[in-house]
Amino acid sequence: MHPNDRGDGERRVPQTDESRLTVGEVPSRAAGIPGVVHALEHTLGELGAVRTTRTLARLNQKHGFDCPGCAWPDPEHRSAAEFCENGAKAVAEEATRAVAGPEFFAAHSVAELRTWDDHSLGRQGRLTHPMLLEAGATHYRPVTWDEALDVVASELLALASPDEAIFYTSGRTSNEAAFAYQLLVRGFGTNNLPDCSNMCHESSGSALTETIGIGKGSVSLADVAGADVIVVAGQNPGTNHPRMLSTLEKAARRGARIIAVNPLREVGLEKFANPQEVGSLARGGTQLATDHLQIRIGGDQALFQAWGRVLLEAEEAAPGTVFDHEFLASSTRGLEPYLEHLRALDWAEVETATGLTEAEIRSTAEALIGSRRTVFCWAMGLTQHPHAVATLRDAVNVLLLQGNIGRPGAGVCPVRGHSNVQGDRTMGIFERMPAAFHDALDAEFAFASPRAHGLDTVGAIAAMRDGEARVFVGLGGNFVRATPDSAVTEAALARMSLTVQISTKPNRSHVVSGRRALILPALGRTEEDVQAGGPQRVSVEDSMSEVHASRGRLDPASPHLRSEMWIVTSLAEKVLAGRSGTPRVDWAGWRGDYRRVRAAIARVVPGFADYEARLDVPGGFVLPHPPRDTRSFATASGLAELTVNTLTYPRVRPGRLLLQTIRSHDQFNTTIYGLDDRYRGIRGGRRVVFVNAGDLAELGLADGDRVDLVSEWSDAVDRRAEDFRVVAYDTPRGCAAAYFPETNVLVPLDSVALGSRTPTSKSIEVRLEKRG
Ligand SMILES: Nc1nc2c(c(=O)[nH]1)N[C@H]1C(S)=C(S)[C@@H](COP(=O)(O)OP(=O)(O)OC[C@H]3O[C@@H](n4cnc5c(=O)[nH]c(N)nc54)[C@H](O)[C@@H]3O)O[C@H]1N2
Ligand SMILES: Nc1nc2c(c(=O)[nH]1)N[C@H]1C(S)=C(S)[C@@H](COP(=O)(O)OP(=O)(O)OC[C@H]3O[C@@H](n4cnc5c(=O)[nH]c(N)nc54)[C@H](O)[C@@H]3O)O[C@H]1N2
Ligand SMILES: [Mo]
Repeated sequence: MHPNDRGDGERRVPQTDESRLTVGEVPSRAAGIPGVVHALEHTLGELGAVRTTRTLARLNQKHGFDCPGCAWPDPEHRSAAEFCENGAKAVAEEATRAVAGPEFFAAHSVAELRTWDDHSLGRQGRLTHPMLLEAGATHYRPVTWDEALDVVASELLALASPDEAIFYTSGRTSNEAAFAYQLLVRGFGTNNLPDCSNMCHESSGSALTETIGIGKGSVSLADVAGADVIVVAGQNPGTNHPRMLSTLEKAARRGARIIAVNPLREVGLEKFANPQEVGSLARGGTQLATDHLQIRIGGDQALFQAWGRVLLEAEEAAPGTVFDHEFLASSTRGLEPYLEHLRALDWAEVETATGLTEAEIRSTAEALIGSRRTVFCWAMGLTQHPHAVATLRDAVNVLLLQGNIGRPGAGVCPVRGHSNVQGDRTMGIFERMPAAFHDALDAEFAFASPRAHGLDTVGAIAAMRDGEARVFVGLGGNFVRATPDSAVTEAALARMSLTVQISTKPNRSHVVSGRRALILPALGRTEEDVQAGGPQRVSVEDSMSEVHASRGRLDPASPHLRSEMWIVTSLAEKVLAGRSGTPRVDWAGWRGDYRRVRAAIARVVPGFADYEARLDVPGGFVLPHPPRDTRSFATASGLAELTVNTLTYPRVRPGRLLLQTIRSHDQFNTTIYGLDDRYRGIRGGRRVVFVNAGDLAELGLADGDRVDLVSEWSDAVDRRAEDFRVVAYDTPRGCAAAYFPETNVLVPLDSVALGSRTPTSKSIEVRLEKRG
């Protein structure tokens, strides 16, 4: 049976039938046997038994491939099944036998596919051929690689300025392809390199670079497992980083206090039954979070300032017992003004901002005071707010007071999303790389890279909207769907003369396109990559700066697929050939043997000396991190910066709610695996909005009502997400939640975080309009 068939010979419906949506109990614990059974069911369905065993056996193993799921690192001692339910889904999604080849695109016009939802598009299977949508054509048609690359090159070379091109990257791209890509882009003459990170951890990068001199986390897995206190704020690891639960479990068993800071009671943070451990289930699982601070959306900055204040009071009551004076004196700056700011803190305001009581805040602060080893972990719940950067600077302040950085069991842990998003940034995927990177690039490749900053994601959308850009290239990802203000973004893309998507699966960015559009189908991580020089491996960097090799073993989904390295280097040859002032590179040599690009990376990027040899070491190697390694800080002052940040929190008008947009348990960003969110009791649909029962009563609404979500923003544009089912849910008053990408239409393009320009996907003021 064709994997796309449902058994009755019908292809899956292109629009999900939400009438079968049910709302049930929230389970009491995460993972466990149900998780693994669920995972195997999912992969078996997509791959068949033999392919399932062959694939999962290689996942995260020393000679296997890196999980295309999240960026949580692999433990040193790996079990035979070093993957989680959602990692298995990510693999199945890629290794599926279903295909969306030329027949699929011949059977469905682009106009028709535009009416399909994300789930239906992705379910069609792997892309198989390069496909071209000609100007005015109704359908994509297959083309040769040569023809496809000629189209890209001719459109790029026809631009009035290289800055009229946008080169987006999503975070699955390998280090090798990312490095080659940024060199192609800079060789072409622009720094227009927006990436998914702009929508993700950019706020973390901004806050950490300013305060500790490097935009990456400072901890290892051992640090997290060995901490006394672990704060997990704005993160749902049970769904998005399930392997993190094993690390938290280790810490919990040692008696660590785990403080969850989250408007929702995320099941994965409460209780965990380790699927890799016999007996764990029988014992009913391990209690993870010891404390749950059910904070109001956007209240975290107030919480962190209040924690700082309690630390200060305790230090003043017993001088020399709380602060790390030696560290503060030798390695930091700005202590006094920060303490002055804390002294003026208004507890009433803190309680309003957080929705927590002073007693709750004091009790958790006591845990910090008693700890010599504290780790702060966070993800999108802290980064996607207007005041995200200030919030994270205040998190760093609290850690610095007690010297909790560059010490075993302590540090900052921004938990990254895409499996190589951190590596892509290390490789130069950034619209404003530091001068030192450009200097090294110019020296290695004998050219002058452009220095003017390029466009980030939001800037790129605005440029396209305003007619200032004409060609869009996406190396992975689903730009149209992942970005804010869907209506604006779709209209912006439609103005392009060419949009190019380097992809593995069909998605909305293929059908909301420019005048001409290309789909360039790429090999995924699970697949064998054979070039002129033989089978190739690539490398990736996880959330803890560990770089390791990844080698796919499966037969490619189609003989016409090309690796991202192949595509990028071939395009570079066509675009840069014969132009003067371009980088001196043997692109064909790089394409044939990836060791050659790694040799160049080793000369350009600090920390990669001996790259090839160190990739041979099982588990790879760890990149330098000055605060972690030597407690040194590459800020302007050479010291870690304590900062004073005006207390900010969302103020929502009466009758409105603050909406956060989140992931269900059955999706990877814009890829929808299935329609259930088991951990929140939702089955068979996605158009739900979670609201506090008290708010519902006040708004004259009831559980089960159907509503439109309407965004309230100063520009008076009607931003509306239609027909959601109201679910009464345990979330603080005034706060609501719904899934993205369905709600991206509500996020105004201009609503971005101060200092990082990250769209405020967790802070959207909405009203609920009851449907007639
Ligand atoms: N299976 C799976 N894994 C993934 C992904 C996926 O889609 N599916 N995506 C990957 C990517 S790219 C990323 S970036 C990560 C995302 O990982 P997460 O950040 O865990 O993902 P979200 O679903 O956005 O969850 C945000 C969490 O923050 C909480 N939150 C929202 N607002 C606030 C707030 O104001 N304060 C606090 N304290 N908490 C708040 C929400 O209730 C929720 O628990 O996961 C990665 N891993
Ligand atoms: N409202 C709201 N919006 C958000 C967020 C939110 O929390 N709320 N989160 C934001 C975050 S954190 C992120 S990271 C972005 C994600 O933004 P993106 O990274 O752009 O989106 P993805 O959905 O991860 O991209 C999925 C597509 O990538 C392609 N793909 C998958 N694997 C590969 C591969 O190996 N190679 C290639 N070439 N292509 C591949 C497939 O064709 C698939 O359709 O979304 C952001 N948008
Ligand atoms: Mo992300």
